[in-house]
Amino acid sequence: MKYLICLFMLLILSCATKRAVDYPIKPVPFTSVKLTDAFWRHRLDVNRQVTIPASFKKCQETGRIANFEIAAGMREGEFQSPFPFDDSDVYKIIEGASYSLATFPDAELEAYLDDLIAKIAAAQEDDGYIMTWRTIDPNKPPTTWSGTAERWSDIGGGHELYNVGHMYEAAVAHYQVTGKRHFLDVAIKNADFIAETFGPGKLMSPPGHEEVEIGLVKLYRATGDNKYLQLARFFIDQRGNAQGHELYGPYSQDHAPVYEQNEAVGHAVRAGYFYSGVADVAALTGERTYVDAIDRIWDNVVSKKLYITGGIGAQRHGEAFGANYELPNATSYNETCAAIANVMWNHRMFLLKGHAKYLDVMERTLYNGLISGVSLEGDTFFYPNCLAFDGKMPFNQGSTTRKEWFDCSCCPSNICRFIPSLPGYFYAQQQDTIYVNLYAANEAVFSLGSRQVKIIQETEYPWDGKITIIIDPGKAAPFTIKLRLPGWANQPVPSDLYSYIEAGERAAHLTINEDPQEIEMHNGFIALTQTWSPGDCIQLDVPMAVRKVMSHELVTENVGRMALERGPIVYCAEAVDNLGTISNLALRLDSQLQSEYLDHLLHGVVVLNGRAVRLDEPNREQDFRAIPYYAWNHRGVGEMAVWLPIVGAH
Ligand code: FUB
Ligand code: ZN
Repeated sequence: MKYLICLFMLLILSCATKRAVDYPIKPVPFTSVKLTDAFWRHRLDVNRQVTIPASFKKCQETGRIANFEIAAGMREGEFQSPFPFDDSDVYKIIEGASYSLATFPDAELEAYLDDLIAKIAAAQEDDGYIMTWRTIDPNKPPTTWSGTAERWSDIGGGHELYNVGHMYEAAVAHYQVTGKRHFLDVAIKNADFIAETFGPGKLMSPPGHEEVEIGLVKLYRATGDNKYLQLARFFIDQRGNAQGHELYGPYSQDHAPVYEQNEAVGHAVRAGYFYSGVADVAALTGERTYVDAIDRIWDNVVSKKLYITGGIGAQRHGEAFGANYELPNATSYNETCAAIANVMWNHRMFLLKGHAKYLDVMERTLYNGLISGVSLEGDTFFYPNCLAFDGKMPFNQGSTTRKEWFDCSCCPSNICRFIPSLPGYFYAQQQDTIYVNLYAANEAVFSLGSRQVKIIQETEYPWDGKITIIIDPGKAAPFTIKLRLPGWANQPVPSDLYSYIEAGERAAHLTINEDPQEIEMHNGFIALTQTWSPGDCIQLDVPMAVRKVMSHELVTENVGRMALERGPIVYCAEAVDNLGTISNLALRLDSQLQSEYLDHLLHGVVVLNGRAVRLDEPNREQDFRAIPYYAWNHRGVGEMAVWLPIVGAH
C-alpha cells in the first residue's frame, strides 16, 4: 500500500510539473500492468528470486560493494574489480531491485538497499563526485584504465559519466518506488556538480559511452529541474562537434553531429543508449533534427544491420555494428545489453511517432535476442548471442555455455533491471486512446480522465495468436482501443532485409462481442472507437503458421539458407534434438513442419517437428526438430544454427 501511495503522489507531482512538450504517447507505468501469464510471469519471478539476489552476491564476492565501503572509509583496501565502470553494476541491480519492490514489497530487500545506498552516499566526495576507484586511490587505477590520475582525464574512455548515468536511473527508480530521497539526493548532488563542470566554456567533451543522457532525463522528470534536461542536450550536441574536444570517432558515434548521422556505427550499446537519449531529448524539446536523424538511423538498422533475432552489433571486435549487410552467424556478437538498448530505443521511437513498426522490432528483440541472454533458471547469462555454434568455439567470453558472471558484467546487471520493467512496455496511452502493444495474459488499469478502465487480456501468446480482451470502464464510456496487429503476420521486419518464402498475408480475424469486424489498419494498429461497456469483449485471432524466412541476398552467409519462425518466436536447431549433429542437415523448400506444445520441455515451448535431408548421405532423411532460439544451450553443449541450408540451394 505504501508503494502505491508513493506512486500516486509522484503521478500527481509529475502532472503538476508543467512541460511544454513530451512524448505524444505515454507509456503506462509498469505498476499498472500485472502479468498473469506463464511465459513472462516465470521470467519476472525468476529475476526477482534468483537473478537479483545472485547478482548482488556476485557484486559482494567480486569486491564491487567493497569498493564503495573502501571509498567511504568504512574499511581499508584497494579497488578490487577490473573495470573503472564496475560501480554501474551495483547501480543497475539497485534499479532492478527497486522495480521489483514496487510489485513485491520485501522488507528485507528494502533494508538491504537502504544499507547499500548509505555506503554509496558515504563514498560520494564532498563536491558530489563519485567513482569508487578514484576516490580509493587516484594513483592506482584499475588495470583497464587509460587516463591519468586526474578526474576527467579520459572522458572518452573513462566511464565517469556512464557510471553516474546508471546511478541517476537507479536513484529515480528507488525514489519513485519507496518515496525515500536518500539515493535521489546523492544523484542530485552529483548531477549538480556535473552541471557545474560541463557546459559551454567549461569542459566540453561528451562522454565516450552514452548513458548519462538517459539518466539526466529521468532526473529531470523526477525533479522538474530543467538544468538536467539542458545538460543532456548539451552532451548530445557535443557529439560530433569538434569545438571543445578532439572527436573520438565512429566507435562512440562521435564522427559527425547527430543531425548529420545516417547510419548506425560503432559500439552497439553506446549507439542504442545514444539513440534512446536523443529520442528522450527530442520528445522534451521538440527538436525536429534529432527525430529525423534517429529515423534515418533506424531505417539503416532495420534494413541492413538487424539480426533476425532482433540483435544488433555484428562485430566482436569493438562490440560494434558492422558494415551494411554484414551479419555473420557464428561470430555474431549481439551483446545482451545491445538487445536491451534496442528495445529501449524502439519503444521510444513508438512513443514519438505512434507507428507499430517500432514495436514489431521491439517484440522481435524481446522474445528472441534479448531473453536468450539469460537462462530459464535466471542464474547464467550470455554476453554475446550468436546465431550459429559449432559445439566447440567458446563464444561466450571464453565459455561454450551461459556463465554466472563475467569480469565485465554489464549484461547480467542489465537483465536485473530490464526484466521487472517489462510490464511497462505492454500498453501506452494518448488521451482517450489506449494502445495495446504486446500480448500476454495480464490485467491492466488505465486512467482516462477521471475514469478508471480495466483491461484483462487472456491468451496463450507467444504460442497461440488468439487474444481475448475484456474491457471494464466501470460505466459505459467512449474511447479508442488500438490493437497492434503483430508485424510478423505479414512480414518479418519492416524492410526487405528478411522475407517469408511463402509470401502472403495470413488473415487475422476480429470480433467485438462475437460480431465479426472489418480490420482496418492505421500505422500498424487496428483502431476501435466506440462506447465501451463493462464486459465488452474483443477477440483477435492472428494465425500462427510456421514461416520460412530468407535473407536479403547481400547477407552472404545466409544465401541458400532459411530460418524458421512461428508468431514472434525465431527458431533454431540444436544437436541434442537431431541425433547429435545439425551440420549435416538441410531442409527442403517445401518441408512440412508441425508445431507441438511440449509443457515438460524448457519450461514449456512450442517445437517444430518435420523431416530433414542428410547432406552426408544423399536421399536419406531423418526426423528434425527446431526449438525457440531463446531456449538454446540449456541441455548440454552442442551445435546450433538459426539459418539452415536449403536442399539444392547454393
Ligand atoms: O563499457 C561499459 C559496458 O561494458 C558496455 O556497454 C558493454 O558493451 C561493455 O563493454
Ligand atoms: Zn553487456
